Amino acid sequence: MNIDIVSILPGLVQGFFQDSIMKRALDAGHVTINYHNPRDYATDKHKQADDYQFGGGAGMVLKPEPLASLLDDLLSKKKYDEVIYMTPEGETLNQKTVNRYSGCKNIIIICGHYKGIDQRIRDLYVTKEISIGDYVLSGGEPAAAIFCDAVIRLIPGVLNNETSALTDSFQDDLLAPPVYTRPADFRGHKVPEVLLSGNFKRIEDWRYEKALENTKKRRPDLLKDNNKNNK
Ligand code: 6GU
Repeated sequence: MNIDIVSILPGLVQGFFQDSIMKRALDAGHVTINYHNPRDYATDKHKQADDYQFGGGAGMVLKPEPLASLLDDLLSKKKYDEVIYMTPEGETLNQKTVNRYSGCKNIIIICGHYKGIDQRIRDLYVTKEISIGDYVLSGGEPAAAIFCDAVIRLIPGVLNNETSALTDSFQDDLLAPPVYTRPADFRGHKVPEVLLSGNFKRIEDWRYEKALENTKKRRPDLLKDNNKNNK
């Protein structure tokens, strides 16, 4: 997969990919990420990428011309599956949509900062608007990093053991069951006996029951339209 990130503050996204699974995914070539700064496409001598909003109001807005030149440049070189704009007004991300995006070949992700981007760029270029939840961040960069992490870890080969993505929370509209490691007895609190039994069928059944119990208790909304788990 190739991801082109459009941001005036690329450092806010880059740091996210310098460790652990994301770093390995990049090093192994499962994904390439390129950063593009609208400031580099500004033609005035101050390289101004943002401006005051018409009609008044606090906060700067990313100007349309540098963004449009940048996007024209990218779109002329490759065919993109989606041009995504990160915004709290977008569709809220969930595991289902993340699964879908993990099959994309080329995507552009536009991060707004301050008050966002000029509406005409949204009208003319953006094909999907994505939010990561009902709260407001100072910019789209951390949201873009989170979106990329969720998508990249699902690309085949990124996780060592692919079953570990299949048993994630939400993958079956269920939260994950509890997990334990050594010691088997921690200050008198024992690991459930079934996990030490070596009986994989019993372990699977126990995990499913715990996942269902967890979900019923904490997120009953996830079970509402899922017949599979309604028992
Ligand atoms: Cl995608 N951007 C910003 N600025 N705030 C958000 C968000 C995105 N998703 C939730 N809050």
